[in-house]
Amino acid sequence: MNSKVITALATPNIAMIKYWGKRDYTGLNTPNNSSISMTLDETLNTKTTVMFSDKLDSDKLYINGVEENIHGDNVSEKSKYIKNTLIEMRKLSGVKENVVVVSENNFPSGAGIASSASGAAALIYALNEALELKMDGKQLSIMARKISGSACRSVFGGIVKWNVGSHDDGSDSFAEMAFDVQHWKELIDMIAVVDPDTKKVSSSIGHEATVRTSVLYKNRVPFAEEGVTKIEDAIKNKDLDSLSKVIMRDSNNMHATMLDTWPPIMYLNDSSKEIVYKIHQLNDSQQDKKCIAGYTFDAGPNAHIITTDEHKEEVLTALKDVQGIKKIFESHQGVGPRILPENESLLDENTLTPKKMK
Ligand code: 2P0
Repeated sequence: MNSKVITALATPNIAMIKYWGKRDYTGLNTPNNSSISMTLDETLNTKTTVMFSDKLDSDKLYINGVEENIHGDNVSEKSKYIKNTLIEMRKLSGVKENVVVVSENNFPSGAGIASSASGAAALIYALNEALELKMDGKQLSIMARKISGSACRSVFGGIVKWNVGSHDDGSDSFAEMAFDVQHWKELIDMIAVVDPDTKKVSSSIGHEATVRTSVLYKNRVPFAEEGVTKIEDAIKNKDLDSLSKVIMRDSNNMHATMLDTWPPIMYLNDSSKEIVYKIHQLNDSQQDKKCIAGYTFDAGPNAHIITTDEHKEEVLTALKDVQGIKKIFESHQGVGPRILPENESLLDENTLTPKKMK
């Protein structure tokens, strides 16, 4: 009987070359193209506590103090994937008891700040420890990918590359650390939150709709694949000018295929667009027009501006008059998930419910 209470912390990642479009929709989340991202530090994080117990009559999942339905036919796709993962990892371990999962984000969920990535990575990390599975990074990455594609990158710290892979079973589609945090530790992601609410079209629906209907999408796949190599070169050489340009072009390219989806998907709002113009103005005002910052947007309107410590103040000045910015988070690269001490548990062990219920 395994009744350890384990808490893990994981952080989101921001893709510099994006994952958009899958080749499998049955729960493997294998992508059409490779992608590369920066794992964020613990400024934004998800904490997840798990406990297996014979006192539970079914698996229970609480996210931000609210119980999620993971049983029956009418559950969301994400809940279904979480349930399948619980079943798969429990089977691998031989443990029979049900599990209670309590997960909390310290930032807005579902608003394009990759809460599903940090959430899935924290869950896999905690389960691996509680079930004593001793999975390596590759196995953890594949397991996280099955809950949410981009989560396979949050299993590692620093700059992380997700290789597209080609096997039907997804066994060669996993992430790896490309550069550790120390290589270019001055890199920073400034996250301008312009709308903390949940996005209007979920990523899962968007991935499928774009691949099915966008005529531009077929050009995106080779463009993104080339982009990954360019990002690797730019980071290797600490070339902020190239890095910024490639990041911005990739984000714009992905959002163009979203707009070209039928019916169209538009994640950017007026504040997002104003930020785009401000960053271009800032870059154009530099000597030789060398870029010192690059914007990128996930499936939401919030801007991620990649720059270095040296240029942080200039970026803040450029954003000063943008209407609609509610908050700016700043994050360096993070080192990836970790297990937290026992006293950080989110679970009330007497009631087997969250300490903080909504
Ligand atoms: C990314 N995004 O690479 C891209 C950029 C959003 C835009 O990965 O269906 O939540 O769970 O595999 O990972 C968001 O998609 O999609 C995403 P699922 P996910 O970060």
